[in-house]
Amino acid sequence: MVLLEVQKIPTYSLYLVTSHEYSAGRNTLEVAEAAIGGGIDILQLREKTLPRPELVSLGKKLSTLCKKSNIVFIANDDPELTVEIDADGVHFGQEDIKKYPIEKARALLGKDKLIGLSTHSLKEVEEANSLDINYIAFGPLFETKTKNYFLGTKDLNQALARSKFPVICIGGINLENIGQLLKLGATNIAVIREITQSRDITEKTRQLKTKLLEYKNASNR
Ligand code: TZP
Ligand code: MG
Repeated sequence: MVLLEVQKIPTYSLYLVTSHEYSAGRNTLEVAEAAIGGGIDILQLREKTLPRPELVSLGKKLSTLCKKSNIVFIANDDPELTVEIDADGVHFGQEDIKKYPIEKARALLGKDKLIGLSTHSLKEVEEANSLDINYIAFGPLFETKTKNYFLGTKDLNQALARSKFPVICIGGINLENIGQLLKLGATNIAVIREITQSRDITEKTRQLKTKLLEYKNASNR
């Protein structure tokens, strides 16, 4: 019997969260294709304003693309959508899990799908340790358009030390400040605008990935 290996979060992964609003007029499918060409490891479909039928249609296309490219594919917010488009997992915010408990999502998705959770403080990082999830995001670390506050980097080291799950750093990360996070021990980086707004998406993705790989090679992980 062949057991399928569950897609886990690869170390030193580059994680792209989509946003049509910040894609300089390009559609999310073409942004995703270009970013996959540049070496992203994980793609999250996060299109808050798309009507559901369009979200399902786009999600199915991205799902097929990610499978073909061996990219982990995550749907934002919605476990039912995750099943419908056959994504590898779902990403929740703190508010989402009040409405849709993790246990309910796990029961629907099964043990092989990934569940990610946004955290914004060390308290939330520690609370996440008791949940049936697979990774956390921690941020926003720097100033960002989609949130009206940011944490700075002072707690990052502790977040990395205290989380039993892989930590994805997020929020205002760009080619200039990614090195600061990697020096502090970050091993996974998520971005929206640094990739989606760049003129040459594939090249910018490659440059971000190169930074991650420099640290990966130095750490032998
Ligand atoms: N969660 C925390 S910060 C953020 C999300 C979805 C947005 C990150 O976007 P950007 O453009 O990389 O700052
Ligand atoms: Mg959410």
